[in-house]
Amino acid sequence: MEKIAKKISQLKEVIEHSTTTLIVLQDNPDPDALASAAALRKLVNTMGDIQCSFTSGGAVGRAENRALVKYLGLNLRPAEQVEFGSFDLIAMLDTQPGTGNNCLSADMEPDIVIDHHPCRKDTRHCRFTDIRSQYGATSTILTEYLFAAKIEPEPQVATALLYGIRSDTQDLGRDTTSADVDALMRLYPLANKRMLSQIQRGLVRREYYRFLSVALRDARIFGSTVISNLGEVDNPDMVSEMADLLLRDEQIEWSMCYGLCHDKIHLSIRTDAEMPPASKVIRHIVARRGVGGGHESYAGGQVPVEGLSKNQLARLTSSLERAFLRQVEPSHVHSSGKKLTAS
Ligand SMILES: [Mn+2]
Repeated sequence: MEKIAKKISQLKEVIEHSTTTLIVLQDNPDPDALASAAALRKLVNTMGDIQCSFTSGGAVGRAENRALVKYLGLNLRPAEQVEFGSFDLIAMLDTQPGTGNNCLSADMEPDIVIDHHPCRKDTRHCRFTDIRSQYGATSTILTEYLFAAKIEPEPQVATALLYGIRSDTQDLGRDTTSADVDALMRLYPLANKRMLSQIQRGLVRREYYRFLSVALRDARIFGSTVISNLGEVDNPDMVSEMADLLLRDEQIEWSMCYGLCHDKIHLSIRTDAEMPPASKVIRHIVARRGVGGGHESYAGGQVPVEGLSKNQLARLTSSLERAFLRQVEPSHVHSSGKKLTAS
């Protein structure tokens, strides 16, 4: 507890004399990022008279995430409408400078970085950092801050944090520590359970079923690995959602889905194998071609494809698939796979 009390007084010092803070989230933010943003707003609003704004590159796609944004009343502004230099402070949550998955330009340094991804070189220079890569969620860190500062989160924030932890750890089933379990148990009595269920069963857009059908039709099996190319998608959240879904096949240990959105290939990989870590696998796949990162059992990456011809694009995706198979299913590198849904 001592360490966290020190962190809180450090944070107080950093925000002293500031009146505006811009909270930068990863592109296409997930529930963990959204909940952390609402919790940080709560924390700094209690510490001082600070106006918080929120931004991220890319839209919020997944139904659950859109429901959460609405419930939290987060006014998430598109990065292109934000004057980054006009804020006293910049905070970054659930992502870090230089990862390539957020909209803060490389020449700007955030003042505050709180995250549970492995610490990056550029993060070390920032004024306030709290990186706990062993934690299952950034929401767990923010939950600890709130309770240590003796702030009881209102039902909206408690519900969001609870959902953030549950979704990043898949109900405490992946990449979890006892800190995540403790945070979840403290939040549970404060959360709105009816709202939680509504968020989880968020309404989907009609196109959802079309993308689902494409993902299933393209899914190919290589041993205990599945790969699916979703083609063009209207939001990258679809890619991670399908990667989650395909991993549920009882015979599958690794899944990779990818899709094209705004001149980038978005990749998601998932695993329930012990080794190698998904974050390492994604970095091998995108090496020198794009950016990627993540955790032990889930990771994501992006590869820019602007200006590529159709043939070049096909060659690139096939090379990405082979790079993946080389690491997790080497005996199938030269196979074209077996259709998942072939009858
Ligand atoms: Mn997270």
